[in-house]
Amino acid sequence: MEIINWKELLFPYEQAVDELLLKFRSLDKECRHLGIYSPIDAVTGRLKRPSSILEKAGKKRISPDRIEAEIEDIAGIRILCQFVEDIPKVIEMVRNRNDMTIVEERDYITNTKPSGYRSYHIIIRYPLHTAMGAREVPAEIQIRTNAMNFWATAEHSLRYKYSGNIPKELQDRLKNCAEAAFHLDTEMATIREEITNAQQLSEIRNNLVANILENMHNLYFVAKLDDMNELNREFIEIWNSDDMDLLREFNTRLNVMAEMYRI
Ligand code: 0O2
Repeated sequence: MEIINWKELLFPYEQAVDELLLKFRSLDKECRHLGIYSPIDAVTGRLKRPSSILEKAGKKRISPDRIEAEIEDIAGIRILCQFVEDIPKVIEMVRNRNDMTIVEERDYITNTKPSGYRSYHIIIRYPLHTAMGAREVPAEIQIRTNAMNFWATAEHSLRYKYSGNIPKELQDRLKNCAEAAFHLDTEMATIREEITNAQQLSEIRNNLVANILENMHNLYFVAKLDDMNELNREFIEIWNSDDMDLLREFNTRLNVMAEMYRI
């Protein structure tokens, strides 16, 4: 039997996970920086363990020399969304990229698995530049809500515990839990606007305060100490009042002051 050099086999897949994580996390970060709503709540990634690869290969009757050609989820990332409505937006983000090719899409949200599993899977081919030259590896992108993920993670652990044979009674209860998780998603969707508005407001407030503090920090080097003490007192008063308009006004004033000192 052929001996598999796991370190060598997995290295490019690990590189793919690292790059994909960075790319999708950057997308989220950029949206937040620009003050645009980000449909991405979190991105995680994992490299399939050799034992899981061998188990899958055994189950699907894949010979060791066909593992790389036939197992498509050795590299995997998971994009978590707050709301079901965010999922199509993330799918579009993936479809619009030109640094990866979509091979297949599996919609387990519309076509829920008999287990109760819900998630949207996109299989891609991802180009890599390795020390050995250019090559492509397959990778799986799973897109789901936090509620779907909570269920899937718990069910996955039970699947391992029972080696895939979860007792019927537990399976039924898990199915009920899957429906409850989906119900939570549906209910959350009804107050989505309220939640996202609150989150955006808090993001704007945090950015304003960060800008104010940066300006004050810079002004300390050039302005008079008495003036700075006065500004500091004023800032604490405005901060305590929790008034966004006053915070905005104060920020504009500091921007002008900073600009004047720069000139
Ligand atoms: P791991 O440990 O996450 O890597 P098939 O076996 O034919 O159904 P295939 O090729 O495994 O299909 O692809 P599929 O069905 O799209 O599933 C790929 C991955 O989705 C799985 O990888 C799981 O991570 C997840 N998944 C699919 N079905 C279920 C489910 O019913 N419950 C949970 N919790 N996860 C699921 P692996 O290799 O099974 O596991």
